[in-house]
Amino acid sequence: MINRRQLIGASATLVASGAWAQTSNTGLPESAVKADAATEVPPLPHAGREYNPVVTLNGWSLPFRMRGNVKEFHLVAEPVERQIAEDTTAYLWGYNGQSTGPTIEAVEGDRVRIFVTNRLPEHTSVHWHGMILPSGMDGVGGLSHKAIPPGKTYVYEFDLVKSGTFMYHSHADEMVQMAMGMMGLFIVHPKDPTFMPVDRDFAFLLNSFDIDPGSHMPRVMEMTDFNLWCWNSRIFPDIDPLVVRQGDRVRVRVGNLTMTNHPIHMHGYDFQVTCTDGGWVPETARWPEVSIDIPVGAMRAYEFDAVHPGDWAIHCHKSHHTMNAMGHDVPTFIGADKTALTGMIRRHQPEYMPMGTAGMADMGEMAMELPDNTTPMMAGWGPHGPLEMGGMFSVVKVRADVAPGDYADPGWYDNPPGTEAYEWTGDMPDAAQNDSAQTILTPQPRPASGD
Ligand SMILES: [Cu+2]
Repeated sequence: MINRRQLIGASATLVASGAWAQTSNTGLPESAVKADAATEVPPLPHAGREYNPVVTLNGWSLPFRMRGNVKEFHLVAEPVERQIAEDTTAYLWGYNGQSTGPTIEAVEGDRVRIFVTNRLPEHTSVHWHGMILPSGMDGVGGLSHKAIPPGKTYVYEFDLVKSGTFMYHSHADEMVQMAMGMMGLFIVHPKDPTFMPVDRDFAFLLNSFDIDPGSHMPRVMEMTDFNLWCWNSRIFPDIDPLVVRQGDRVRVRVGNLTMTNHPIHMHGYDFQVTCTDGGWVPETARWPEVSIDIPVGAMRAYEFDAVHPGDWAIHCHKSHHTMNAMGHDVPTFIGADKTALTGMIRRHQPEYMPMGTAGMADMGEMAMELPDNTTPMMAGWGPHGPLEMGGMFSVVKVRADVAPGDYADPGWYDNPPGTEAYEWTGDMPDAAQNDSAQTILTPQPRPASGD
């Protein structure tokens, strides 16, 4: 049913976009549209105050225009087709051709005017999460203002009174519209460009869908048992890497619009939370971490100096969230001898493969037959074999030879000689007998205690 309504919505979109083009002299800004899920590094701002744009993983930043002193944006709420992975397309609701929607970027002190056109088959509204603004601009349908009917354009206008890491999302028929993907990032850069500067500033939203293998439409009534754990409506192995030049100061901004918490863990570094959706964290209030729990409906930004070259995993630490679509009611067969049973089944179904008697790693290597439009549960190949990951997983690639502003995938890291785990053959190689290895093995004397 909903499919049919979506198709009607999509064909209405084509008509409407032609109409907008002819009426652009009425003052409505062009509504930029993006057709694919590639990471688009935004250009430096062409007008208004200076800022260093964020890089939205598998996303983009919404263009703006200046009208007097006001920064104008045009969001279009509409049905979209999103490539969640190369082999998985979802029929979602989003903004300007994509879910998640484009990142809105502006500067503290800016006045923004955001036109929101509704091309959905039902009413909608947009809430500006974390913003300090007039009550009537807060975007709660029915509370702040009348929800935007299908076919209508509403205008939100307010001053950005503080910088920080924010998001926007639907706040009308919210359960359905959030489950369908109606969300995006809203970054407000500091007015003072010397405040907390970084060289690379990454941003993504944690979101989740329940889409049956072989189908395209999320089940909007699901509360807990989601099967696609996404960053910006994208899953591993098709989430882009975070490419970093060695020595850069790096910020990673993460917002959670799923219905559970996600401990985001980054390998190879310790770091500090410097910003939440409430504002910047004072230096005296920060502490070191290697995993940050991102609560539901919250944002965290953390920073580090990228001094350690390598390929460093970054992922949610809930192990089911680094898997793609899978059943959870599968019994455990580890240690079970299924030889006799396999023989019996193969008499009727010769291609039957017994699975899971030694673990599930074979899932990452075997080419199992999957329904169309389905990404394997465990996927991705690294330089040394299968990664056996999915969902909320990517790689931070820190390299000395990356140019400033270059985010192209540099390929896999070559571990320098003597720095890669190796097979024990009974002889210690010379490298492991050197002084530094001995120092690590020698227990340090306890400091004398005072009592
Ligand atoms: Cu998670």
